[in-house]
Amino acid sequence: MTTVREATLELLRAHGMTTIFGNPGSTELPMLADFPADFRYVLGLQELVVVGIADGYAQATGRPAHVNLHTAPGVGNAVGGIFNAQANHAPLVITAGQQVRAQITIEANLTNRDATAEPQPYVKYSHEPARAQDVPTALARAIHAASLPPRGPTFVSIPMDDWSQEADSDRALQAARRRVSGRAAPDPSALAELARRLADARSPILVAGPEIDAAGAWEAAVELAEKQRLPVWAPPATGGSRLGFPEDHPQFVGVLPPAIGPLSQTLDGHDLVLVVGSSVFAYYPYLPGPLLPEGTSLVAVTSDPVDAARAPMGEAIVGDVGLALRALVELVPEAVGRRPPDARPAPGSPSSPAKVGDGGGTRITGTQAMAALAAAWREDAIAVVETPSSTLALRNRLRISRPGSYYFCASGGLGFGISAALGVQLAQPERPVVCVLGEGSAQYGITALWTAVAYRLPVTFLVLRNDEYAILKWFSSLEQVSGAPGLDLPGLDVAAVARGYGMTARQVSGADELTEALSQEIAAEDGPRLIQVDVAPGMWIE
Ligand SMILES: Cc1ncc(C[n+]2csc(CCOP(=O)(O)OP(=O)(O)O)c2C)c(N)n1
Repeated sequence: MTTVREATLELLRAHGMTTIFGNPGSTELPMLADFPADFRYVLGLQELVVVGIADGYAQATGRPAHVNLHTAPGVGNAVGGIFNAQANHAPLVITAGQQVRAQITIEANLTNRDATAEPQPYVKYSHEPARAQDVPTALARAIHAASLPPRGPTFVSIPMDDWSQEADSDRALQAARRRVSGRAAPDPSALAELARRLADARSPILVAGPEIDAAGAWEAAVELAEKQRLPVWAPPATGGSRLGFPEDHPQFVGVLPPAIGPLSQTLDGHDLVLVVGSSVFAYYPYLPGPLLPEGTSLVAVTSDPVDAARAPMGEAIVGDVGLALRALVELVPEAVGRRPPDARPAPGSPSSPAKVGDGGGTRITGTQAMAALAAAWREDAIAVVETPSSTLALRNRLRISRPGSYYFCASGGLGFGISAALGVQLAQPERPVVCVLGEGSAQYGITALWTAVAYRLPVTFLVLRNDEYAILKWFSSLEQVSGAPGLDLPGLDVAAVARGYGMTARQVSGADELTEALSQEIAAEDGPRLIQVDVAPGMWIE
């Protein structure tokens, strides 16, 4: 007899999903019993962290990742991470345990009373199979739904007594055999029309979004920009989960501001804005203004029909952005008459240390810290970023030149950084991963430091400690809020916490010491380590 569990393991093998990211409970043990030797279990100590690790792994492999959570309380803890994964378009297949079927109606302890509602509205498919025999079929659907554009998390709740039941062999076999491909080409006539508009435009620009990286289409984006001599912008950093264009390219001009008014002002003077692989736009905060300047039209190409329908302005063409860019490169002429944009100036020498407090002490600025990181950077390194007040300085200083080298949480939800860095490192063991964190952000996923140590993942963590929620103070002044409590974080020592989890950690001071420490640690290959540096509070952009 083939059990539901055996049939499900076969299904997962057929999809190459032999890594399970999880945190176990009693309701998951029947699934995990006699854990097969060809599977790997990656343990996270809290569910937000489990989802974050899988998010990084799914994005960096480009393949669906399996997350296994404990019933109601485990899924509840994970919801913030599921929200993040949806924004990041990470294809996660999330399973969770459930009471035995005979005890669901009487609501025995740990029954998930409304299991399919719990992760909503952040999953594309949410199901608890009507029969144990339907588990493999439901999971197959969850895998395909997660993998089809727009990619994102799906959820299946599985009663714990289902695993030992006899499988429906025919259904299980068909489920394991199915393949669904979702790379759809955009309408060729819409692309031909767009190519004509691009060629005829007076001063068009390209906004290159994260989906270009996920589609492996940097080269086509660069070819299009060069052939058409387009200035290239990154979408606002708020939604820039990945980079769609080399930021050291002479035609890359910068990161669009995130608020409506300033963004529209930045587009002024351009008659056509081509947005590829980004939502339009991840606005925040609210600084009102027209959505587009007078005389500017906007066309977005995205594989996400929801983003296409949701945009408040412009036209949209739905389809794979890699196929779209390739087609456009073929369709457009060389723009000989157009002058390419002026190259961005190289970053200047960073500001000197800033005064902090009344005692006459100084600390390096976030800009100096990012310049130190840039000085120690390796061409093949990957940045995972959760450092709110220094994100723009990091983008300006690193100027990343290789695809698949930058991950940031598109939703704005914290708790992604440490965890996602582990997932990215598991997916890309040959590349150094550097996770840059604010000391406040680090707390949301802090238990992931244990996983980094337990699995010897050689991530370098850089913690910028400024004793406050700096970005929230910046928001306070923008929103004209004064006297808000809860914005100071005196005395948080992430290096000491890391040591508690068994990680090598050190405190450094000054830009030179930081550069030296980073150069040593980024090159090291033996397990994780953490560097903490004190920086002056503020917003760092240059
Ligand atoms: C889950 C979650 N909770 C709270 C917030 C609100 N929030 C946004 S930024 C921030 C402060 C982060 O502090 P820190 O990492 O020290 O960065 P800094 O602003 O000082 O650079 C907070 C609390 C959030 N974005 N997500």
